[in-house]
Amino acid sequence: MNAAKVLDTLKLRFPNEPEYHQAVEEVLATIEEEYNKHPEFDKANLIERLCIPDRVYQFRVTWVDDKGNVQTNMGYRVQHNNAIGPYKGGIRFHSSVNLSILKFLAFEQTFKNSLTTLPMGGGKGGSDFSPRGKSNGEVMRFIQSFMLELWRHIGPETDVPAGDIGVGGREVGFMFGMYKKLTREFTGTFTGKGREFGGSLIRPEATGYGNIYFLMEMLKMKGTDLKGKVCTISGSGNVAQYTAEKVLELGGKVVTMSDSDGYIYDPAGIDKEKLDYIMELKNVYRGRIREYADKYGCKYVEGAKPWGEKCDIALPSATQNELNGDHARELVANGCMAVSEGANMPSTPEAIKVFQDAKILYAPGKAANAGGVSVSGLEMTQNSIKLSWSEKEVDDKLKDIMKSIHEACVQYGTEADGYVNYVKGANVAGFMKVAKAMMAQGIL
Ligand code: NDP
Ligand code: 2IT
Repeated sequence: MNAAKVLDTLKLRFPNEPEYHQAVEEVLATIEEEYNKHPEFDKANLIERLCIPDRVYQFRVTWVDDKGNVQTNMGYRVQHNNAIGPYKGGIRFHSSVNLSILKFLAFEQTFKNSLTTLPMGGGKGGSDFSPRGKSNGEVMRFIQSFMLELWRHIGPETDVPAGDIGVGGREVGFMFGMYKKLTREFTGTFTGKGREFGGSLIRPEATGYGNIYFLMEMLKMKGTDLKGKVCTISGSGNVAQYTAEKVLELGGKVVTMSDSDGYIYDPAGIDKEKLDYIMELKNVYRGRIREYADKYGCKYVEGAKPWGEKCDIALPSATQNELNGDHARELVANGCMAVSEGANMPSTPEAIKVFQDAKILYAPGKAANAGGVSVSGLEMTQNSIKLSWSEKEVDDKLKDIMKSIHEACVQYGTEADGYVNYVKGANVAGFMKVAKAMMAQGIL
C-alpha cells in the first residue's frame, strides 16, 4: 500500500469531505509500515475495504415546530465496519452535521471499538437538527420523525446507537421509546439509556472518567500523577463535566470550561460546588457558560478557545479541530506536559505534530475517550444477560479496559528513543484486530 496514493483515490471518489480525509490520512500514515509487512492484506485490497464505509443511509426528517411550521432536517447513519461485532457508535445532533463529519466519526469509531477489547464494529449517525433553543416537545417530535426512518436499519445484533454531541439521556430516552413503539420489542438497541429501562450505571460518567484513567496511566509512566496539576478543559457537556469531576477527585485543579460561544477562566479553580452549578446550568436550564462568569465573578472570553491559559494538562472535550497549531505551540510554550483528548479529533494534524515534536504526552481521542463506548459495550452485555452490575463492578471494568488500551498503545507505539507515539500505537493496535477479522471472513 502506498498511503498517499490510497488517499488521493479516496479524495477523487469522495470530494468535499475534508474531515473524512483528515481522519483517514492520519490512520494511513501510521499503519502503512505494519500493513506492508503483510502482503496478503494488499492482495485482498484490505485498505480500501477498511476506509470506505459498508453503507450509508441518508433520509429527510420532517417535523412540526411549536409555532406550527413544518421543518425539514437531514438524517444519516453510517455503518462503517462490522468485522468484529455489530455496528456501534453515537448519534450527533448539531447544525454542523454532514456526511463528511459522520464518515470521519464512523471510521474513527471502528478503530476505537477494536481497542476496547469488546465485540463492537463501528458506526455513527446524526442530523443537522440543532437542539439549541428547542423546547422539550420539539426535540421529542423531531426524534420521533427521525426514528420513523432509522428504526429499520438498527437492532441489538445489527447496529446499536448511543449519544454524542447534542444527544444525552433525554434524547436516547425518546429514541428508545419510539423504536420500541415501532418494533413492538423491548431490546437493548440503544446504549446510554435511563437506568430504569436497561441503562448501565457509570455510562454517563464513562467517557470523562475513562479519559482521566487513561491520563493517569500516561502520568504513571512519567512517575507522576494529578495532584496539584492545573488542567484546562474545553466544552461543558457530558464529556467535559465528568472529566472535571474525576480531575477534582484525584487532586487536580480545573481552571477553564467552555461552550460554542466562549470560555470561562477561573484561576481559583472550579471546585465541586461550582461544577454542580455548571451541571445544572447545562443539563437542566440549558444555559450558556457565560452565566458562570457572571455568578462567580471570573473572566469570560467570547469567541475564543481556552488553550492560551497556562496549564500542566489540556483536556479538549468539545469538538473536532478545536485545537490548532498555534494553540499547540502556546500550550507547549506555557509548559503543558500532557494532552488527552475527550473529544473526537479535536487537535488538527499540525497541532499533533507540535505535541509529538515537543515529546509531550499526547493521547488521541480514539484511545483516550474509548471509555464511553466501552461502558456502552458493558451495557449491551448486561442487557443480553438481563442483569445489571453495580457501580463498582462497572467502574472497575472501565479502569481495566482503559489500562489495557494504554498497554496496547505502548506495545505498538514505543519508538526507538522510548517516546510513546500514542497515535501510532492506537492506530496499529486497532487496525490489526479488524484486519485479521476481515481476512478470516473472506472478500466482502
Ligand atoms: P455535549 O453535546 O454534551 O457537549 C458538547 C460541548 O461541546 C458543549 O459544551 C458544546 O457547546 C461544545 N461544542 C459542540 N460543538 C461545538 C463547536 N462546533 N464549537 C465549539 N464548541 C462546541 O457532547 P459530548 O460531551 O457528548 O461530546 C463532546 C465530544 O466528545 C465530541 O467530540 C464527541 O464526539 C466526543 N465523545 C463523546 C462521547 C460520549 O459518550 N458522549 C464518547 C466519546 C467521545 P454548546 O453547548 O454551545 O453547543
Ligand atoms: O464517540 C463515541 O465513542 C461516542 N459518542 C460513544 C459511542 C457509544 O456507542 O457509546
